[in-house]
Amino acid sequence: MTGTWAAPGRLNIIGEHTDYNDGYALPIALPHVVTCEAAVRSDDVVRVESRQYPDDVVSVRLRDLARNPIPGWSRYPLGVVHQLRDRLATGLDIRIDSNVPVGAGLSSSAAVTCAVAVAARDLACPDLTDDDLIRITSAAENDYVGAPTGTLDQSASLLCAVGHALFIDFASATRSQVPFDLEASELAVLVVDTNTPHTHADGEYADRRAQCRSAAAALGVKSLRDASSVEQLDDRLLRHRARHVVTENARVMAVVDVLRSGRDLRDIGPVLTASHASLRDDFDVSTKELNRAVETALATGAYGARMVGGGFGGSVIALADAANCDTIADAITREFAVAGFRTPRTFVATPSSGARRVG
Ligand code: GAF
Repeated sequence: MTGTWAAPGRLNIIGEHTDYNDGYALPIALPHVVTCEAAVRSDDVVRVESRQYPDDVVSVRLRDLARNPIPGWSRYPLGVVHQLRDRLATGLDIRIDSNVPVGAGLSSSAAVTCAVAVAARDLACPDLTDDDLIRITSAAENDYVGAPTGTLDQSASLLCAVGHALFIDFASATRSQVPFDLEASELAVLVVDTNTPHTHADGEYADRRAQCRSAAAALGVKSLRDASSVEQLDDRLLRHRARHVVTENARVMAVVDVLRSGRDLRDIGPVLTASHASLRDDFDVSTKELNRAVETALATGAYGARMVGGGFGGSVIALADAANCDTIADAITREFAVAGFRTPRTFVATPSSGARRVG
């Protein structure tokens, strides 16, 4: 048995650092994907290779998959197999290829784990549900790779649909597809990958999670999802962190309302920009490159712009007239050159399909 599966990177339209606070988010899938060619073997060996890391092919017996894997790209696919090791009767051959930008805040790693997970489900574990796959892929990243992420990226990569954004309520683990037809309004979402590395991202991310937990405890709520006001928090830092989460959840609902009610999509622009200000000022996860890209996009006619993903580097999105995207991209590239920043990479994103079998 053999086949090919694909899972996309994700672009979060709004709802940042809300997933681990039982909040809301609204991602789309990118057209960029990780593909996973997979085949069932007759022995108990798992062999993983990647076109991006041709010198790093790993073969390991299922029963020898250690809890503490060797570092390297193979932790991602092997982390998924590790989660499934008791369900697999035989080993697998796994060949990965990817055109999802790496280190750009666009979930290249979740695209790997999700591509492997859907392949393993279809080949060997057909009873796995979507919720199982989200649990398995995020456990692979949390327990095996050691990245303390929430479930936004995996949910988006697995469940997004063409032409739609995915509204996720993390408290109830419910999701619904919301039509997101940019073309009909002659609009586009421009992505600007600032091409800056996520310095200290893991430690800072874990710190933010801990601060959110402390803020919830001080407010006497189970999670920040349940907080309505944060002004009674004496600790200034915790008050700012909590305020980001509470206001960000409200912003997700405001954007969903625009999309569902069929109002002018331009109305979501100021909400995106407010999200950026909150991530910059209250959550403190932005960078000078991200801020400059947002400011330049707005000064060049974007209706709204914000950083996306965990922060400390990565990408910005700008909602703009489709006809204006090249002008905005050029202005940001020029501005980065003048500032001595790295050359950004830009592209227009269309709401694409979640994980699926492609061959
Ligand atoms: C990263 C994490 F992996 C997600 O779980 C999420 O918290 C995001 O940062 C911020 O919204 O992508």
